[in-house]
Amino acid sequence: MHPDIRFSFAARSPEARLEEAVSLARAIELDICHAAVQPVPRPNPATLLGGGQMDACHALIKVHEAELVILDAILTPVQQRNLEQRLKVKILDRTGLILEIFGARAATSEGRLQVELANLTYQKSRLVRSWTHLERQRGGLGFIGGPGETQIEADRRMIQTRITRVQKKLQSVVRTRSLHRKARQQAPWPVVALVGYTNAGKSTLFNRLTQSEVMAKDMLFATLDPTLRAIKLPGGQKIMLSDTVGFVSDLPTMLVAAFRATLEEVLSADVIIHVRDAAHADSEAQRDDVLQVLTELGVSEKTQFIEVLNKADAMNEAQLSASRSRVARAPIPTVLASALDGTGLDGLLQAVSDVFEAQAGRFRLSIKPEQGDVLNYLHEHGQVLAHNVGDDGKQYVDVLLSQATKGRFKKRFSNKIRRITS
Ligand SMILES: Nc1nc2c(ncn2[C@@H]2O[C@H](COP(=O)(O)OP(=O)(O)O)[C@@H](O)[C@H]2O)c(=O)[nH]1
Ligand SMILES: [Mg+2]
Repeated sequence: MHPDIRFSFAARSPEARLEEAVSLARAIELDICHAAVQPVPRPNPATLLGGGQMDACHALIKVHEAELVILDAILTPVQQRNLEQRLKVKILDRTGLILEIFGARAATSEGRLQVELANLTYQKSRLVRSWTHLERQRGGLGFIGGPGETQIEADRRMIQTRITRVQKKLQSVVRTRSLHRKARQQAPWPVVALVGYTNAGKSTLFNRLTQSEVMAKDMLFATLDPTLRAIKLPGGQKIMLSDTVGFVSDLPTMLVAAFRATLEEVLSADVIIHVRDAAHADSEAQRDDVLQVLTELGVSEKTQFIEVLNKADAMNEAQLSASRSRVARAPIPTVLASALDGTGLDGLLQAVSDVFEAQAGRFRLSIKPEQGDVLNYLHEHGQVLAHNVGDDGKQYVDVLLSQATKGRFKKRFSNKIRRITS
C-alpha cells in the first residue's frame, strides 16, 4: 500500500463527481439509463437514501427496467443489503464499482492477484457486520455463539485462507515481475499506451483512432482484449494502441495497490500518451498525480511521453491560450486536441510517428534464401529500402527499423541473423 499517493479530490462539485461515476460505469460497458445527483443531507443509517428518494428510485428502476443501481458513495454492508432487498436490484457502491473495473482491466498476473486480494478484503469487511449474518444469528438458537456465529466464523476463516493463499502467490509473482515483459515481446508491434485520469477522454480517443481501421477487426487479439488495437501511423508504421484503466479521484485506500498493479501494463509500453482533460479546473493537479504514480511504478526514463491537451472544444479563451503556449514551449511533444470532434488527431498521430522515426535506424542485413520468414517480418514491421540478391545467393536488405522493432527483431531472429549494423 502507498497511502502517500496524492489523488486530487479537493473541491469536486457533485456534477463533476457524477460525470466521473458515469464514466467509470461506462468503462465496464454498462448501459446508463439515468444519472442524477441526490443530495443526502441526513443519511439514513439503514438505507442511506431517505424514504422519498427510495420511492423515486424504485419508480425509475421500473420505468427503465434497470438491473443495477450504482451509488457513488461508500455504503455500509447493512445499507447495501437493505437497498438490494427493497429495490430488488443489484447495488454497487463506489468501492464495488472500482473493483469491477480493475477486475475487468487487470492484464498482468500481479494485477489480477491484487484485485482479487482487494476484493476478498472488501468481502471480509462486509461479512463481519452484514445483514445476512445478523439474520442468521437471530434465526439461530437465540444466544450468541450459536450456529449463526459459527457460520460467520467459518466464512471468515474461508476468506482468510484465500487471502493468505493470494498473498503467497503475489509474493512469488512480484519476485518474477519480469515475466510480463514477455507479453511485450509477444505484441506484434510497438505498444502505445493511453494513460490519464478517468474522464480525460482516453476511451473516446481510443475509439476514434481505432474505429476507421478495418485491419483491427481481423485480429485475434482484438477479440481477446477490446482495449488493445492495432493502428497504422502516417509513416506506415503499425502500432498497438492500448486503453488503460484511468486514475480515479478519492480512491479508497484499500484499492491503491490493486490500482497500481492494473497499471503495470504501461511499464511495457514503448510510448505513453498522457491524455489530459485540459478544460478541467484540477487539470494541473491531476497531471502531477499521474506523473508521480507513473514514476513510482517504475516507468523507464527512456519511455517517450506525448501529452494530449484534450477537450479543446470545451475550453474557454484563457484555457485555450494557456494550452497553446504550453504546446509551444513544452519539452515533450504536446498536442492540443479534441477527441470528441476530432481536432488535432492527425497531429497526434504525426507526433507518435515522429517519435518512432526519431528512434529509427538504418540497418543492412544478409539473409539466406531459406529465411523467408525474416524477410516477411522486415516488410511487415519495418520499411525496406533496398533488397538485392548477391552472387552467392544471399539476400541483402537495407531496412529502416524503429528502436522498439529492432529490439523485438533481435529477440526473435538473433539465431538467424548474420549481421546487423547500425
Ligand atoms: N467536450 C469534450 N468532451 C470529451 C472529449 N473527449 C471525451 N469527452 C467526454 O468526456 C467523458 C469521458 O470520456 P471517456 O473517453 O470515457 O474518458 P476516459 O475515462 O478517460 O476513458 C465523456 O462524456 C466524453 O464524451 C473532448 O474532446 N471534448
Ligand atoms: Mg475509459
